[in-house]
Amino acid sequence: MAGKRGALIVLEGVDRAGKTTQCKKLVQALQQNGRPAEMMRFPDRSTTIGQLISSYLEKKSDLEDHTVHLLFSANRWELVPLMKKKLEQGINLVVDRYAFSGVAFTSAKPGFCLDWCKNPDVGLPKPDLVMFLKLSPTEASLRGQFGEERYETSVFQRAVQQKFEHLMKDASVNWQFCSLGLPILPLTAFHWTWTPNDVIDASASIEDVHEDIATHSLNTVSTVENQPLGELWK
Ligand code: Z5A
Repeated sequence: MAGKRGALIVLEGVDRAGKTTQCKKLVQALQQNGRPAEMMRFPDRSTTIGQLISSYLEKKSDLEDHTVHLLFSANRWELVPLMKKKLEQGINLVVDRYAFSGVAFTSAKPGFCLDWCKNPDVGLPKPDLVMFLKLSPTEASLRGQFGEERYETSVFQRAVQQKFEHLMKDASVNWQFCSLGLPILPLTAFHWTWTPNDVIDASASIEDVHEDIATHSLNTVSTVENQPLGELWK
């Protein structure tokens, strides 16, 4: 590796947890700290594959469940050359949803096992840091009703949440847990107790969450800059 590489930082979380808001703020913060940074999001609806996915999510078309899972994965793979190029150039990538959403959403459907769902994404660039934004259903509902897109029902979102919990037990991934209003903690040091009645600090602001995320991300950027990029789930 010629120079210092960028870090691959992923934000995952439940619906309306503020992933997009926080990704944008993190990119700005990294740039202000003199660290080149760009945002990506999955699905990337701008590609041909992404348009098929977008039409499916908007319920304008139907796709068989295995097929759409493979399309979500293909949408990530088609961007891997670009991601690797940017990381090699020292650009830090902040990614809004990644393979973990892919696995959590499909495996929440009947008849899918976690291993089958993970397989197409094995070998993707491994995130150096994955932050999970946790938000209670009550708090989420204060941020607006579910939209019109597929998957936006509370029953399905609860099933997805359980799948995320399972994925977060995987110690091979650098998961960090971010609960609004609480400091970020390594998941290994945290007894995961998600319940629909979780108490959320209502005073937690976008800024408070951002500070935790930014601090942690800056540490990661410094730590990994001379390390090789890993391969996910390998
Ligand atoms: N999917 C899949 O099935 N397979 C895959 O492989 C992948 C995805 C990658 C994509 O939706 C759907 O595809 C998604 C998973 C599935 N389905 N669902 N459900 P998307 O990417 O187009 O949208 P989204 O990811 O679902 O966005 P979101 O979850 O609805 O929002 P968010 O990014 O987490 O939150 P936000 O947009 O930043 O904020 C939401 C609102 O809350 C907004 O008004 C903010 O101003 C407000 N907000 C944010 N933070 C705060 C705080 N701290 N306090 C108060 N208000 C706040």
